[in-house]
Parts: sequence; C-alpha cells; structure tokens
Amino acid sequence: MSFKSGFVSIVGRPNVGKSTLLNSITGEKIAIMSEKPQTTRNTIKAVVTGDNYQLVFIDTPGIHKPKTKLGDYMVNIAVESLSEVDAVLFLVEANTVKPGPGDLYIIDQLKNVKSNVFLVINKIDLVDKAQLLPLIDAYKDLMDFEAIIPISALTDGKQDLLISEVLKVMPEGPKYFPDDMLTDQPEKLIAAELIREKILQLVSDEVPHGVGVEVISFKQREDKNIINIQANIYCEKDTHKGILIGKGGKMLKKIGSLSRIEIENLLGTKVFLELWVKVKPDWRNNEQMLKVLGYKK
Ligand code: GDP
Ligand code: K
Ligand code: MG
Repeated sequence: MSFKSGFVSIVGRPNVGKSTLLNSITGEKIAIMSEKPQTTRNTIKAVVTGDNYQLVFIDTPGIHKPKTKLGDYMVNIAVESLSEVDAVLFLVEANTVKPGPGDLYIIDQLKNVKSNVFLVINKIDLVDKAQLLPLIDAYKDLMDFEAIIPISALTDGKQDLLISEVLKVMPEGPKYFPDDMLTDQPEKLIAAELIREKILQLVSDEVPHGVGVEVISFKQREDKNIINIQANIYCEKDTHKGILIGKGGKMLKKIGSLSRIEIENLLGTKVFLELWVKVKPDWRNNEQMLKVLGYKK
C-alpha cells in the first residue's frame, strides 16, 4: 500500500480556533488557547501518523495588521507558510452571519496560493445546522474551495472527517517524523507558553499582550522524580509588574499554581515551579528579546 504524507497550514482570523484544532487533532495540549486574539506567537507543528499516512499540521499566528516588530514577524510567518505546503485549511467561525473584513482579507491572499485550499467552518456546536447553509453559500461565492468541512474543534474527537478529506489531496511521500512524535515544540517552550496562557486567562486586557515568558532553567531533581522549572515573566511597565505580582504576591501564586498543574499534565511528572516578574520596556520591538523568547531565530 502506498504511503501519503504532507504539510497542512491552518490559517484564519485570530480566535477562530486554530490552536484548539491542533490540540484536538493530536489529543494533547501542545498549543495554548485563549479567548484573547493574538495568543499564538510561534509556528507550531502537530504530527498525526496513521497506518499509511502522516500529516503535519501547522498552526500559524493569526493574520492581522501588524503594529510592532513582533506583530510584523507573526504576519510574515503566517503568509509565508502558505506557499510551501500541500494543503491550506482556512478556518472560519460558524457563529457569524457572513464573512467579515478579516476573512475577506485572508481570502484575497489565498487566491494567489497554489496549494489546495479547504474551507473549515469551526464552532458548529454554537449554531443550528440551518444557519450554516447561507454562510457556506456566501463563502462559495468568494472563492473555489477544494471542499467545505464543518467541525467543532472543541467538542469533536479526532477530526476523522477532516483528516480523510485532506488525505484525498495528499501526495505519496515519506514519513517525516517518528511515529510517536506529536509536535516539534520542545517541552521547555510549551511550559513557557502554558505559563503565558494562565496570564492571558487571569490578568486584565492590556497586560498580557506585553508579556513574554522565558524558562531559564528546566532540570530533573536528582533525588526525586520532580522537575524544577524557573521562569522569568517579562512585562513592559512597573504598573504591569505590580498587577502580575498582585497584593501580597497573590496573583503570581495563582499563575504559578494553575500553570504548574498544566505543566505536570504535559510532562507526566511532579513539577516545582518558580516564577519571577521583570520589567523590560518595549521588549516587543527588541530583536534580542524576541530571540531570547524563541519568537525569532
Ligand atoms: P486561535 O486564535 O485561532 O488559535 O483560537 P484558539 O484556539 O485560541 O480559540 C479561541 C477561543 O475559541 C477559545 O476560547 C476556544 O476555547 C474557543 N473555541 C475554539 N474552537 C471552538 C469550538 O469548536 N467551539 C466553541 N464553542 N469554542 C471554540
Ligand atoms: K486566541
Ligand atoms: Mg492560536
């Protein structure tokens, strides 16, 4: 039997559920999710290996108008990734009446892409089926899609329908990664991201967008099956530092205990987590800091 393989980019407006889809496909939390836009800053690969196929899904930071160097970097990555893959999944939300300006902007870019473009309508758990039909028609008028696939990244299991549709256009190819590999993200980086996810969830709006997390030490304790993790939380202002630490250190404690639980789930071992908050004004425009935090090579 022939073996099929290929790369599949997931694109879409911020918050349509790209990271959630990646986690759903792998059954592991490898990409952080939040209700805030521009949560994902890196390109994250998720690998799905079957008996006669291997698909590599790529979660890209959302496509949007950039305001900082970090933003610029995120958009470039998203657009560049489209020209080098075997298929593109254009993710949109079911709970809208028609394509919005952000979707139209992405469609404009997709028209120049040579790979197969699928329209994936996510969050169908939020709407009635009847509501989907006019939305599907509206998208069909804008572009010729390889197929239109309604899903719920949040409530559906393995995404078998999506995978079988994508396999129809995949070329024969090699197994790029080992069978048991789910992602290209190092554990250290996922740990940093999980800490950032908790900050996104717990801290008010403007602070998290200026937050970067660096794991500075990640070591197994010799005596016990415990991993010691130390991380710096960078923010842009003294006032933000105050908010992140909270009264009597309450907020930092909460960030620490919630992220520790998630990191323990990820690593399957006990974790001892230490966090520090540091102010780095304008780090999002600082090339060196972007490298330190893994956003730039
Ligand atoms: P991204 O910015 O495109 O990566 O979006 P995320 O994966 O971070 O998801 C954004 C928000 O939408 C989160 O609050 C998710 O829980 C939620 N979400 C994602 N997929 C679904 C879905 O299928 N159904 C529902 N109800 N919510 C979803
Ligand atoms: K998000
Ligand atoms: Mg994301």
